[in-house]
Order: sequence, then structure tokens, then C-alpha cells
Amino acid sequence: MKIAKTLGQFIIEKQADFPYAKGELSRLLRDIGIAAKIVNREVNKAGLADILGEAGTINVQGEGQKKLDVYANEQFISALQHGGECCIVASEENDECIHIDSEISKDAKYIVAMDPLDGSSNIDVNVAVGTIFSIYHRKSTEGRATIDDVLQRGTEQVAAGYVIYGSSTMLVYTTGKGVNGFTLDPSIGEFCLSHPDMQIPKDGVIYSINEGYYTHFPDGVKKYIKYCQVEDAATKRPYTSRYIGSMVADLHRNLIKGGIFIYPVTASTPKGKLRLVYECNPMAFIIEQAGGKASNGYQRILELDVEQLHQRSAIFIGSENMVKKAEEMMLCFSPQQTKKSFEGVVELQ
Ligand code: AHM
Ligand code: MG
Repeated sequence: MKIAKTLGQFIIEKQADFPYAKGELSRLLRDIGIAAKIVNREVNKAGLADILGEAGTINVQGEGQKKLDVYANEQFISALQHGGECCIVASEENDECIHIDSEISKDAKYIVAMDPLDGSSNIDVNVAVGTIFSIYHRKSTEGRATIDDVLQRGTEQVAAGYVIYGSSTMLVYTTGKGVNGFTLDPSIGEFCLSHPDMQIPKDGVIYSINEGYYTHFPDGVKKYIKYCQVEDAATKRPYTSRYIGSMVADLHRNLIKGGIFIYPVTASTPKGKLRLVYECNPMAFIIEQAGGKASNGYQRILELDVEQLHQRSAIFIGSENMVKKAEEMMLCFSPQQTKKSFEGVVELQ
């Protein structure tokens, strides 16, 4: 039987891609991989352990937290604290950044932003959930790292990835040199390289959007949905609608099969729902590295100004030609009123 390459072996092999690096990024990725395995263990037995249900706390977005959100948050933070390569962590579950001030982290030069358990409303019904992470270099050179070190544009990311806890568990990441996917082999407890050099098809036949909010969508989005539904053999329309409600799972499927995922501004979420720092930017980096495109309908996600930790953005992400088509519809039917509003989110006319 062929022996698969493990995540650890792959990371060491790829260290040569960064001649200036001394192994810190490799160690940081390893720490994230370890935390992912621990969270995976708990997610898998969620139905057995007394871990389902509300934790009784409310996060900064005002949403009820599930116990597993809290657990995943603690595991990732603790792995980063013990690893010594990260000086500050920004998490969806914490109002403020978490400084890591331990002795081993005093020279740490990386910043990690993460959504420890994305799509957590799906846990109770055994639907795939995920972890999203994004890694930046610390910019400041002295004293404690600050929020300004975290508020960097998506183009500054040095690595990003996600873990999908699905029918199998996978870790997919990029360091800006393509995208590679690893599947957890539970028998040996290792992530093994299963999807080398992932490429998203330029065209796809899947569109993923919560159509329940249709009447609240901008006209450009409504027109794009109608475009997806029209019969046209040349472009393989009508397209298929698939929406899990777990961004990691929806995007993972579209990355492999081709497709577009849209979470636009809506009447009730006028700045979009998904968060720029730890959801949109890392996913945009991964999808671009796989040959796809990510936009807020008008501008490249990775170039949006980041003003706030929990800033939201609209997102149109996936196969390049599908995103281009959706952008055309936005420009034509929902043109930008102003170039950019405060949070990098466009105002609609
Ligand atoms: P969460 O980070 O609180 O889990 O919210 C993010 C999730 C995404 O995974 C998913 O795409 C979206 O929210 C679904 O939202 P909706 O139920 O409004 O369609
Ligand atoms: Mg989330």
C-alpha cells in the first residue's frame, strides 16, 4: 500500500519555498493542525457527549454561542499560546484581540485571525461545519502587537486555510503558492495529502445563496439568480442551486466542482453578514490561489480596507467566470452609489 504524505511532512518540504523563513510559519501551521484534530474529535462525538445546545453566553455579534463554538475557540487559542509563534489572535468569538504574552511568544512574528467554528447552527443536525484561519506578519516592530497589526488588508495574508468537519475531515490551506488539501486518516490520526494543487473550474453549474431572502436582495443579485435559472444549453443553464448554510462546506464543494457562493447585502444585513477579517479574506485568498475570484460585487475582497475587527462584507466568490457575470449584473442593476462606505461595503442605490 502507498504511504500518503502527512501534513507535517508536506509543511517541512514546503519550507524551502520561503528561504527567509526560519520555520516559524511551519510550526504555526502545525499548531493549527493539532488544534483541528482535537476539535474534530469533539465535533464527531457531538451527539454523544453532553456538548450540544447553548452555552448560555452571547458573543460580540449578539448571537447565542453553542458549547462547541466555545470549545473550538479555546482549543485554537490554547494551541497558539503553547506554540509560541503567534503574538495576537483575533477570533469571531471574542470582542477584543487576545494578546499572547507568554515568555515563549515574546518574539512571535505572526498574527492569527480565525472563525473557530463556522456554521455552528448546523451542529445539532449533523451537517458539516468548519474552522477558518488567516495568518499575517506582525507589522509593528516594538512593544506589544496592537489592533493595527490585525487590521491589514487581505492581500497581506501570508497563509490562510480552513478545516471542514464533514463526512471526512479535511484541512485545506495556502501560503500563496497554490492550494493543497489534506484528509484526516482517523486510523493514524494524521492529515494526509489527498488533494494536491487544487484548482477551481473557471465555469461551474452550482449557485449557492440563501434564496429565502430573495425579496431583500439588491436588484443585481435578483437578476443574477434569474440568469442562473434561465434555460441555455450553451452555458449549461439552468444551474443547480445548493445551499448548506455552512460557508466552509458550500465553498469546499464549489472549489472542487465549480460554482459561485453569494452572501450579498440584504435589507436586514445592509453591510453583509459574513466577516471580512476571519471569513471573507481567508476564503478569498484560498479561492484566488485556486484560480477563482472573490468580490464584494464591485471590488476585489482582498483589497478592501479593514477598519474594524468584526467588520462585515458582501461576498461573491467562486469560479472566475461566474463571479464576473454576477459583478456585471451588480454594476448594471445595482450600481455603486458611492465608491466605498465606511466599512468597505458598498452602498446600493
Ligand atoms: P456563523 O459564523 O455565525 O456560523 O455564521 C456564518 C454562517 C456561514 O457559514 C453561512 O454561509 C451563513 O452564516 C449562513 O447564513 P444564513 O443562515 O443567513 O443563510
Ligand atoms: Mg462564521
